[in-house]
Amino acid sequence: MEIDKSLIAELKKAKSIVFFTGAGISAESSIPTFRGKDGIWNKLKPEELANFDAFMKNPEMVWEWYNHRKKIIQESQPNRAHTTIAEIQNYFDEIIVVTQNIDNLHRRAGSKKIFELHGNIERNYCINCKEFYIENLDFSAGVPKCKCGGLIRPDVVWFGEYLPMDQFNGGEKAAANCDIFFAVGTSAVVYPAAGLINVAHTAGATIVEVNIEETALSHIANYTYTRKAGEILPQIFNDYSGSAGLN
Ligand code: BJW
Ligand code: ZN
Repeated sequence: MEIDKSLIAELKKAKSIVFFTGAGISAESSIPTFRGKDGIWNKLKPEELANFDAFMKNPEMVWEWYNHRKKIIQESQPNRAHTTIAEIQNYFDEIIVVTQNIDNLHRRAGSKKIFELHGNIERNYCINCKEFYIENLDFSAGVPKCKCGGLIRPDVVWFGEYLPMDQFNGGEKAAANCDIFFAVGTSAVVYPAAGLINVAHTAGATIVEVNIEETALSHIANYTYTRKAGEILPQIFNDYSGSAGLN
């Protein structure tokens, strides 16, 4: 696929770039997405499992879902989309990742400035006293409990819960101040995260969408690349570095 020359020209002038990422960026690392044509949670609605009531009703089932996903994530590696974003940190004043993903793959790829809007699967906390548990939990006696007796849950954001304020505020500030805003592998339907695209758009950033299908945000994107993130991001930044005399 041909990369627009005008985008390369904009990249040459850009100082601050935000990568707003969703489950699709990790699809090529064999981590299933929630929605979209290849989303394996299509039958298992995230709205039904990713909420506090479901956890209180059936913590075993919710933990089974997270432990299953944790195993997939632990066995996966960052792909060319994650590594490209990490590699270009040397080329620009500011590369900021604002991710909805809980899989930690941006950090593992080497990205430094990351805002995690929906938590991180490597952390857990007690629903009662809020004590954090980072180490592998012991499920031999059922759902793990805190010293205080409270149930331990994954440190992720479920429907109806507030996003971590420092992470959301950081992401919002980055969106409002960037020159180019890439939205990569997100269906852009879950709020308030998806609202950051509008924040960037209203502030005058160039919006670049990378997705294998059209989404709720395609109509406001200045550039839309309907391709896999692991193919198109390396191509964009190869063109950029070639034309900037880097490489
Ligand atoms: C590729 C690809 C490849 C594939 N390359 N692309 C109406 C209006 C506004 C808001 C609401 C509303 N009704 C309800 C709400 C609130 C609700 C919400 O937004 N609901 C919508 C579904 C309507 N939001 C909330 O509840 C949020 N909290 C909140 O609002 O707090 C305020 C409040 C407090 C108290 C009371 C009431 C309000 C919290 C949202 C939390 C979302 N949590 C989850 C689970 C996290 C933990 C976990 O992972 O288990 O976050 S849900 C799930 O969706 C997960 C994701 O981060 C999130 C977004 O999904 P994402 O990343 O976009 O993935 P997909 O699968 O949807 O899309 C993948 C895309 O990739 C597809 O487009 C593919 O085509 C593409 N793709 N392969 C490029 N190789
Ligand atoms: Zn506790």
